[in-house]
Amino acid sequence: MAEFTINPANSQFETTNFGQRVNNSESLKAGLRGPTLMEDFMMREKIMHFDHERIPERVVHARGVGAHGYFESYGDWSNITAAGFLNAPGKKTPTFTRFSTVLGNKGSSDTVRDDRGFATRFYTDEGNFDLVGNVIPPFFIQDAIKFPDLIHAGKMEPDTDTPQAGTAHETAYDFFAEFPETLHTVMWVLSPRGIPRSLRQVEGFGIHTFRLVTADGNSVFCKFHWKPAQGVSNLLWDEAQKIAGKNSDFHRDDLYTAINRGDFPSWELGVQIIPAEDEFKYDFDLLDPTKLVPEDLVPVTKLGRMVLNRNVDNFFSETEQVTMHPGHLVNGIGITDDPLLQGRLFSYLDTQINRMNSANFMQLPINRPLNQVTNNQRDGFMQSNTFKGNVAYYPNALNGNKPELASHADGGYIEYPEEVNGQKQRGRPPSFWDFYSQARLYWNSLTPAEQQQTVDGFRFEVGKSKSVDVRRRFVDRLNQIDNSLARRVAIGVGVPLPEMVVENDGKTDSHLSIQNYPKPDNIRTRRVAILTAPGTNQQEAKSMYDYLTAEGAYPSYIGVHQGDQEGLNIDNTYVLDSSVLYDAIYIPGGAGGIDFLSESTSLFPMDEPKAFVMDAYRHGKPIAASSEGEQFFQAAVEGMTGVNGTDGIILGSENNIQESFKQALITQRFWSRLPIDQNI
Ligand code: HDD
Repeated sequence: MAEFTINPANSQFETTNFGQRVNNSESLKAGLRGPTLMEDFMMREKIMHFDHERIPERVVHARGVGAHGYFESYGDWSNITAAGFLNAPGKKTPTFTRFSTVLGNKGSSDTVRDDRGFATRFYTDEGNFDLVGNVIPPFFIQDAIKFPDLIHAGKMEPDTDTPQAGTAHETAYDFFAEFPETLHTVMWVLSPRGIPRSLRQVEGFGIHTFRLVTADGNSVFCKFHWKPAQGVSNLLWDEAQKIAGKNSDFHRDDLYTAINRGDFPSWELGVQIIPAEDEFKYDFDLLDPTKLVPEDLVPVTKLGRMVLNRNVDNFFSETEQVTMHPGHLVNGIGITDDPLLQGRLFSYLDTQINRMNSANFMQLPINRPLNQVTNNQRDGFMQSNTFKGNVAYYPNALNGNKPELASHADGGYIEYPEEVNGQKQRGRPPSFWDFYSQARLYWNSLTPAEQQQTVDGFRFEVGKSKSVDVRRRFVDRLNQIDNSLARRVAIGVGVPLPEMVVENDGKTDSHLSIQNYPKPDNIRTRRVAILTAPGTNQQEAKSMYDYLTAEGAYPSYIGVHQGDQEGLNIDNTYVLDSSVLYDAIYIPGGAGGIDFLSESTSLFPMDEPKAFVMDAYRHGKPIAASSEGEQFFQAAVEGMTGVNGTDGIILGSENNIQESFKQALITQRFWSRLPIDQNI
């Protein structure tokens, strides 16, 4: 993007858009107190441009955050694909990735409960390949023609334009109850997967079954996966809701900060490879996007690694104007007859022409491929190329038939010669009609604590429906998945407890739980609040701060006021910050501090330091306390009910807690502390 980049700091004088240097702080008037003159070209141009600054936000996935990076292939994968970016070990390809929530408007909060987009553009030598996926492996619907219905039901209700983001409202659950193919994905969104702790700690999925095609035309089916080196982690709903108020940019800040501090997040790109002869081997249809291929059945082969190492310079130019499209394919990667994918191929170009207001949006720096674009497409709004000569057609003798048509040998796109035969009809094959098995597989694969989070999620979301009928119909659908799940939700949302109608087959997959997901071996980027006050033992506070910093974590002193507090430089206070914004807390000793914190003061809301500890405790976060800090911890949590035990609570003297605190930070959350109401 270099040649289009402007650094205002290096530009001495302000000019109009046609280059005239100007002084445009005041408008041109007839007399200093007189009317403004129409002839003031500076004012007209400046205000006109401002009036046109906005473009339509994306109709879905409006809120996002993007970052540049690179992809590095682990090997030569030409045995399965002709894709050039995968054909040599160590081969690097620039990328741009945009994460997004789905339903909320551009100004909504990051931590809403929702699926999330994980869209990556690979700027390969052979053109752009966009992998436009989500953080949840199945999708809600089987056929693209239902997408407008899904989104109308899930987004704000049209009469009131509420709620702003998320599915916790009547129309969503009315639709889900009426259209049960949605249930598998709804289960995922309502589980901890729907409220990630960080966009660096999510998996990504291409969802559809794609094709990989070799240079000599052999093909296998594949599912794309992104596996995060940072592990997978989620928020609790109570945290997510509070964060939405405390810092609605929580996920964006987290990504920007990690990249700015050099803690570059990375993901391995993997594929589940399914040989052509296995197309009909499974008890689900590979063309049905509401199903995943369990990794216990088909393991993921890691092809390479993506590192996000550069934040955008300008949100609008890059993140807002990037036009991802599942139809941006490169040689060696092909599509299948998945009816959701087929419809997507139409939608993206169409919506982008609407958003960008011109057919030439692929000429923008963030969109154009690295290789030369040569074709006979011409003109249109905002054409920025100057084409020489009089020929814009093919075949042509005048230009010697340039640009030429590329054969496979010239790197031309290889269409897989799939046989197609059938009667024209609307409908879906019988192999698409099972809506419950994989929802059950997912439910069964969650740990008891994750199941509880999911039940709590349903109680909240379904409970937001004013219509008892919607609540009852939805619980009846859950009952098709698992009776205990349905009963636990039913009791919360005030509808009759359903009798069992299907036996749970007990099938599981070992790759679906977050709690059991492999953890990184370090605590880089973990945010730790060190609670201080006048009288805090400085030496203990500093020692932990230095230890955590050396381990790559992000500690912060929380103090009573900003600035110098008895030698500690305080950035964050009990007014500015809350426990929900941190992964863990540490309470150093110091008698004065404890006395002070137990008194009320107008410098922070009543009992805020105690609330810090109570929230961290009931949210299952690691808590360390030393010396008198231990007494403060005990005083804060005394009398709390429902929270179980002391897992992840590290008490002791200054030095012997540091290593245990590190181990607790690696675990990240102690689910055993959270209550479970299994037997209903
Ligand atoms: Fe979509 C944007 C992901 C089905 C229509 N979609 C969009 C984005 C992501 C996805 C990540 C944002 C891209 C970015 O960051 O710029 N969409 C998916 C996935 C789907 C899916 C993983 C199912 C597997 N989408 C889907 C269907 C349709 C659309 C079935 C329409 C029939 N999606 C769109 C869109 C958007 C879009 C309206 C809005 C803005 C845009 O395309 O550029 O065309």
